[in-house]
Amino acid sequence: MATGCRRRWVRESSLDVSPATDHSKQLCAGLPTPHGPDRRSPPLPKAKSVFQRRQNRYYATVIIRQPIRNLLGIIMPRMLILLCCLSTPLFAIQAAGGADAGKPNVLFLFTDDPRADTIAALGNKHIQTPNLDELVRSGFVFHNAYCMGSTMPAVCNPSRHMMHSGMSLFRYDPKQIQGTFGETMKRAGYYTYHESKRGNTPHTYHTAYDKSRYLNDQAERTSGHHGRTAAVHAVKFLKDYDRDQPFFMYIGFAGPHDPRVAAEEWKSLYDPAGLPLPGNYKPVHPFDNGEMVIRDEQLAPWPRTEEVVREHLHDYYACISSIDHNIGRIIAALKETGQFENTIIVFSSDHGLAVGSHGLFGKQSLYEHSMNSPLIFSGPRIPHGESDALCYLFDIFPTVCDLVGAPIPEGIDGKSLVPVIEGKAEGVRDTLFFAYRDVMRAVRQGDWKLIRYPQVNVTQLFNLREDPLELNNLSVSNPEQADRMIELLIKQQDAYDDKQPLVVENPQPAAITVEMINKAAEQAATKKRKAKRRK
Ligand SMILES: [Ca+2]
Repeated sequence: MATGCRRRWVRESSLDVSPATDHSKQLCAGLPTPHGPDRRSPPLPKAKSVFQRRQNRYYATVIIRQPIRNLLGIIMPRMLILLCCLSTPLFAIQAAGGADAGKPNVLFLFTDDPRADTIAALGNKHIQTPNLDELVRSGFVFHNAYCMGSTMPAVCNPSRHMMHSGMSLFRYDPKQIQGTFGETMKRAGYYTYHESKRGNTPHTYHTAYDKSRYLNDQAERTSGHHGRTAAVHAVKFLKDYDRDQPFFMYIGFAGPHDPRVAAEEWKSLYDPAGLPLPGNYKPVHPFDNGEMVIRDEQLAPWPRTEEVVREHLHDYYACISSIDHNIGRIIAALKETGQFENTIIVFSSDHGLAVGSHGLFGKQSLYEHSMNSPLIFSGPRIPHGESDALCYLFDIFPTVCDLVGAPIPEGIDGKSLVPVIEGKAEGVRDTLFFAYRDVMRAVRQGDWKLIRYPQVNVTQLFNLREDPLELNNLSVSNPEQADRMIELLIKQQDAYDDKQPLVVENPQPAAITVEMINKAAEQAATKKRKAKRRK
């Protein structure tokens, strides 16, 4: 599609999102937000960086260390024979320790659907996550880590494709399995372990793992104990591990994705009546965003009542506490087996969730609550800290490679965040681009974020520093900024091979009522029933 066509957006028909009511402002007070009030997006990083460090590593490895290694290659076998004879018990203990002293183990914990604001230590005083809190206190937190979006309603799927390939939304190729996360770690000398949810998961990316297993998603989510199965298996693996090579464990939990069934043990941690609603709670989304009745949105009736939202938050938080507990069991096993000090722990999620924000329940939107994920790195040589650097979840793969000295595959879109972690750069990119099917596009730079809905000819412009909850649409009152952001969005579409026009020939009416949504939901349900009968 020609760029000129995409430029023909119609500002004057932009819908204004209703301002916050006094009631919602009141509810907003004291609630955590994914962005602190003073956070600004960083400037572009300095050119110094991964390449220079790789070059330094090359000289250190090839020019200096190699002759020493050659010499040691002659002496060491003789020394080892002597040491074995003199000190067999000590040698045995060191071998069982597992890891090459030069490379840390990696434990990558990836959850299904948690918002960025579902960790207590990051400011949510209403949720209980003691083990994730400990990671926050010891590790390095990225507050602005995002899923780029999705080409289908199952956002989990493209998110995981991007994460495993290091490629962006319109560039990942499911048939191309060379140089994936697991394969790259295996080539770098790691014993690779995978267990993750089965549904919406790119199975081809897991074939490279030495040990690979899938969870029964439905059984896991209805067991009452989200995260338990993966934790039981991981603990056993860690206790039995006796290989003389470092390990890379990728654990993709099946929760807190719905159905969110939590045992009383987890539900009793919370009083639903005491849970505040999201600061951007609305009974109904103010216009048709093109995905109003997808399965996630049918989890609760319209209009969304305060009581229903609190019930869902209760289940959501209870399931997250269960996962947190099971993450604690895995970390305890690392400590018990003496591997904790030499293990990098990475925690993140595939995207966020609305759970009542903006009148929505799912992840099928480009608002902050649905695209922003938690992201923590903790472990050897990682300082305690935090950053507002703009990043994508597909940066995790090259970042882990960089942290352990594994080669980063050439040509991937992901960028190592190590310069940020080491305090050598404030960021690795100054703009973020988001997309959802053919119904939403968004761009973020600095304090500004613009969301465009081409099918209904609606534009939203938010100043995230002043309005982190995305309540006040400024697209009409600040046309200069909206024009600038549209231009930026077009450039980002070109940079990421997105052909979606920002204007369509005959846009649908944007206005929507509860009656219209209910009718559309009934039609969607009928269509689904008929499709099921045909199968
Ligand atoms: Ca998900």
